[in-house]
Amino acid sequence: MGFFDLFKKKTDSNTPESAPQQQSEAQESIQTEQQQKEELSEGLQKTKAGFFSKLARAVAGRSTVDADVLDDLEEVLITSDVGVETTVKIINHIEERIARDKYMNTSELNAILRDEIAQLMEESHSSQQDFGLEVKEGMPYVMMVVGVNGAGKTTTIGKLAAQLTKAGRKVYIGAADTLRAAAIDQLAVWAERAGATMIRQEMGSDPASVAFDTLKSAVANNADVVLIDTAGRLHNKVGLMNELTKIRNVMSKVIPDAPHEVMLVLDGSTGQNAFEQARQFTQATQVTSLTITKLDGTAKGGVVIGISDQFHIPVRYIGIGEGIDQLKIFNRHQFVDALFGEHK
Ligand SMILES: Nc1nc2c(ncn2[C@@H]2O[C@H](COP(=O)(O)OP(=O)(O)O)[C@@H](O)[C@H]2O)c(=O)[nH]1
Ligand SMILES: [Mg+2]
Repeated sequence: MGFFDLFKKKTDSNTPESAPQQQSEAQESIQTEQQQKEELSEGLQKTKAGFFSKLARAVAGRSTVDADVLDDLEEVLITSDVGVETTVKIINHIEERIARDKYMNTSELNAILRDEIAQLMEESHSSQQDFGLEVKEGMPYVMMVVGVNGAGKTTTIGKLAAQLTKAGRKVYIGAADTLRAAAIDQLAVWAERAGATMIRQEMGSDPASVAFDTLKSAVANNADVVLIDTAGRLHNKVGLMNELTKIRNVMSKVIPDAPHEVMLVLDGSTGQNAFEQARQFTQATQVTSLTITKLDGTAKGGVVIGISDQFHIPVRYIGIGEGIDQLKIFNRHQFVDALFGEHK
């Protein structure tokens, strides 16, 4: 079973499906998609506004895309936190196009940028197909969630658990961030709200031991998904690496191929800092997916473009608010549409 299948509602296969029912389900899903687009657009409003007002200023009073306009565009991309490497890539591509076509009108710039960004996102997500999410029947899918303190790990786990239980899945959560009692309590509130089971030990206990207990209990109770929260406050890279390795090893004693996914949560509003965190965590452990949070409160949403380009790790989810429904499966087409408007 693939990970995204987990979101499909469990249906009773004995119930014959009538045509009218199917139709209303189809209508429902169309509405949901429209609604999703609106919510995404709303969540990315600050990034969109910041980016386009800078872009408008960069081309004001100029008709052709020349070296000056490209310099300004470079600055717009960098100050939108797309990151230097990715910005250089985009600018180079546009220069190649100008060299080929001899001329580019500034009014075309929007459409061309949209193309370039869509293309970049396409490339960095092509690895998603071989993500290897097939798990053995009867064993829960285990996701370990990592990231610095305050990035949004606990909130993301809570939202995800809620969405999964709503889709009929049995979810177990491991409170392996044992450094602060408040962190365990915060997770407990989310778990209860989501209707998930949380496994905990007292504050200060060994995170690996909590992870072990959680997996044992999840297997014994036929859980579908296990989400493991971890602590982000570790003094150095070696400490981080050791801690995460220890948790991973102990999990694989219960389920040999666990964790099936290691999701790094990054706070999108920190811009360049998020790149640095991605660098450190990818060096400390094998990260297989990303969630970028707090995109609602920032004009720095360009990080999503740069990080997915530079780290070649698929962005799974984005957080666009504190609410339980404000964790969205990341869809690169919808993301580009939300920033640039829908493709004609
Ligand atoms: N606006 C907004 N706030 C978020 C989002 N995700 C998390 N937060 C907030 O960020 C803060 C830290 O989140 P938390 O889950 O405790 O981070 P952790 O330390 O990584 O577990 C909390 O106040 C959350 O409500 C998001 O997508 N949007
Ligand atoms: Mg936490």
